[in-house]
Amino acid sequence: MAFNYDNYLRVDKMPTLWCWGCGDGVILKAYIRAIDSLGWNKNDICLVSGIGCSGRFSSYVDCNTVHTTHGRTIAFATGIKLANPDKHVVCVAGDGDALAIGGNHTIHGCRRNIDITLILINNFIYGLTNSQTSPTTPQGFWTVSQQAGNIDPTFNACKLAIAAGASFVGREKVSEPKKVEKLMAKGLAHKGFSFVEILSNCHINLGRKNKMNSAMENLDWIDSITVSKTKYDNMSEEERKNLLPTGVLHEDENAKEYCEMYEQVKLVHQGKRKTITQDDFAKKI
Ligand SMILES: Cc1ncc(C[n+]2csc(CCOP(=O)(O)OP(=O)(O)O)c2C)c(N)n1
Repeated sequence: MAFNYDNYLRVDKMPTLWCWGCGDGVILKAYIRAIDSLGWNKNDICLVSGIGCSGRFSSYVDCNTVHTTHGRTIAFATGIKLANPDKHVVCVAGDGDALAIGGNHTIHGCRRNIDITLILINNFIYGLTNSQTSPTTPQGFWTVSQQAGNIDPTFNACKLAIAAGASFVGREKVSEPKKVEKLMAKGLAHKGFSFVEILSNCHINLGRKNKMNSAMENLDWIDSITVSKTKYDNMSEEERKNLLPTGVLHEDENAKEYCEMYEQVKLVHQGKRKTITQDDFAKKI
């Protein structure tokens, strides 16, 4: 029987506002399938999205949702998770939202290793506002804010997340929807901060201004800059240059999760234990 997406969608909000062929639709479907594969009750999920095309996510999925201010998904999600540690909290944000205006919140979410999943939709541009440079826009690309060609160096988002302390980090691309679904399911199931970067096309606001006139040409370009982690690991430094590995890139099941530590803080305040000491971080609670 065909998969019934409607169970997880606000069907009255369909059709989406996304452009024809936008990768956001592929990501939405993969997300729904990942949630279904985990058997989660939608009442136990809170999805927080920021501002941008990607921000529309919270309008379309049928669960508890917050459509918050630009760059603040992690801040809102942190409060929601600390108040409801038994619920699943998911953020969806664009590269501008999560890495530019919200970059600070993202790195501190990673550092705390709080049990939130951040789905970063990286389309390499500010999509909604028509093509301003984002922290992942490749150098030399035309953007409306750098019409001579972008001179800013780029963030490698997954490397940033690993360095900042996220305990699950992975990357996939929308031309591989099954892999996107599987990576998301792993990230969602992981206890701790999971950073799931999905490379997506924006052929309207990135592609057609950079000699990629169709969704397919934009996807072909993404294929040309990606390689599986297995292949990447066997490449020389020279061959790896400008390539982004895909798959699970980092996984640490033993890192301390923030809400669990916060429960210990509550016990201190309730007089049920003395203080938190460095030893608490050395062993699993
Ligand atoms: C505080 C604030 N600054 C700027 C904006 C304008 N704005 C809305 S969306 C956006 C960028 C969207 O790009 P991205 O986060 O990459 O998401 P996409 O649209 O590509 O999914 C900007 C700058 C805003 N809404 N709020």
